[in-house]
Parts: sequence; structure tokens; C-alpha cells
Amino acid sequence: MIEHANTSRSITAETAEMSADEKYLFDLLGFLIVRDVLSEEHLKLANEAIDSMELTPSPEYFGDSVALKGENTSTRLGNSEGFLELPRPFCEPFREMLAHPKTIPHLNTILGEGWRLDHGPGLIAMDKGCSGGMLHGNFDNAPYFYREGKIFTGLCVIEYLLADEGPGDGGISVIAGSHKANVTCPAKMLRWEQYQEYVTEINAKAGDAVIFSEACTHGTLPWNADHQRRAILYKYNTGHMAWGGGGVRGRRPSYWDELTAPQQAALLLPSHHSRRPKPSNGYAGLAEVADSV
Ligand SMILES: O=C(O)CCC(=O)C(=O)O
Repeated sequence: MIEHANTSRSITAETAEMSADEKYLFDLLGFLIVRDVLSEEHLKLANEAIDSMELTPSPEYFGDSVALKGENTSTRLGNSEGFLELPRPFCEPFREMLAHPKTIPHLNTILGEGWRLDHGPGLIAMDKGCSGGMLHGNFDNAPYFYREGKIFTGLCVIEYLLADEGPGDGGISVIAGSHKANVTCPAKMLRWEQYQEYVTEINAKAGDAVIFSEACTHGTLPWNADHQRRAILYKYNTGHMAWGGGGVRGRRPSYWDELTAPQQAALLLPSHHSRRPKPSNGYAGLAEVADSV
């Protein structure tokens, strides 16, 4: 047995893991396509559920990029609420995706056993001509590295495609290998205005899952296909980022209102990495997230 002095035992000999080939590809590229994850029945049910929903326009993410601006004024549509609470049978595909038998091995390998849903599920729906979104990635405190035969990283996305994303359609795109980049990505590349040949448009079929580390620079290309783009994103994190379950459990304590913002922020449950109220943003959003204490 190999002794690994510094790593935790979040992966054991019994852990269901992704294959050696998949591990190679994910480590090399920062993303992976897993084919045929959703059954035809679940794919149909998920799409029927979305057909019956009123989708809301999402904020625009193309920033000042000329290249990512779509031909139409239509923004991407979305919904990030209620998928798991839908009436049966419509909740079933979304609940299965939460911990899907075909992608559990991937989460185990990437995040270690004990991973948790960090946020989502959230739907991205785009009609023809819809604008894309700026490339981004490599957030602070969520790097990617490989040590002692094990992947270490933070936020990991499983994006289940509910509609095909074929060549030239647009949609999810990545800079392959950028999860290990050491140098800042040129702004024009993030805007997809230069070096487009190094940005990979991921092509996959409805029912496939695209798995990527948020450390891998990724974004959305404008949508060109006649059919609506539909992808539902589940974002996971390592369990130890919620190692002890938070300083305060259960109901908000009676003395909550007597605490200062820094004191309240210190007690929040561990699910607000980038938007966590902190000194540098003036503790913005504290009131909204405090209910999660
Ligand atoms: O699927 C996409 O369009 C990209 C999603 C994205 O940018 C993200 O999850 O941060």
C-alpha cells in the first residue's frame, strides 16, 4: 500500500472512481464529456418540465466583448429555482442528476468522497442569436493541482445537456488546459476577440454531461442554432469546505441582531465562496444570505 502522508482519506480503495482514461483527460484538459448519461425518459421529462416553465431573462454576461454579442437582442433565459421540488414525475430527472450514478465516480475522483452541491441546479436556455458570456475561471482559493496521485480543486461543474450542442452552434466553450495556467489570460482572449482558435467549442449531445473545473477558463459562445440551447448546471465543492457544518447550526441564534456584520459573516454556512459577504465588498448581501444560518 502506498503511504500518502499529506492527503486525506477522501478516496479509498473502495471509492467508485472515473476511469484511468477519463482521469488522464480531465487532468490534461480541465474538462471531460461523459456520453449518454441521461436516459431517454428522463431527458424527455426534463424538457417537458422546462417547456411548462416561464423562464426569466438572465443578466447579460458578454461585458464589452464585440465578438460575444449575439445578432439578436434576446438574452439568455434561465431558472434556478424549484427543479428539485417539481411534482412527480418531473422532479425525478433533476433529483437523479443531483447525484447521478453515472457521474458520482467523477465527483469522487475530482472532489473526493463527501462532495456537496455548492449551488444549482440552474438552467441556461438560449434562443438563436442570443449573446454569449465572457470567458472566466481560475477563481481565487479554488486552484487545480495534482499531487500524490490525486486531484485537488474547488468548484466543479456538471453541465447536463438537454439539447444538442453541435459544431458552430456556440454554447459552452473552454480554454483546454487553462486550469493549470500560471499566467493571466489576455483580456482579448477572454472577450473571444483574439486567439479564437485556442478556444474549444464543446460539442455534445442531449443527455451527455460536460464536467469541468471552474479553474478551467470557460464561457459561452453566442448561440447560432435554430433549436433552443438547454443546459442545466449543478456546481459541487469539496465536502471539507463545509468541514464542520458552520459555527452555528439550526435556527439563527437569538443574539443574531446584536452581532456586527463581520461577526455575522463569520457564522454563515460555508456555501458562499465568491459572493460571501466580506470586508472588500462591504459585507454586501449579508441580509439575504443570513437566513441560511
Ligand atoms: O455553459 C455555459 O454557457 C457556461 C457556464 C458558465 O460560464 C459557468 O458555469 O460559469
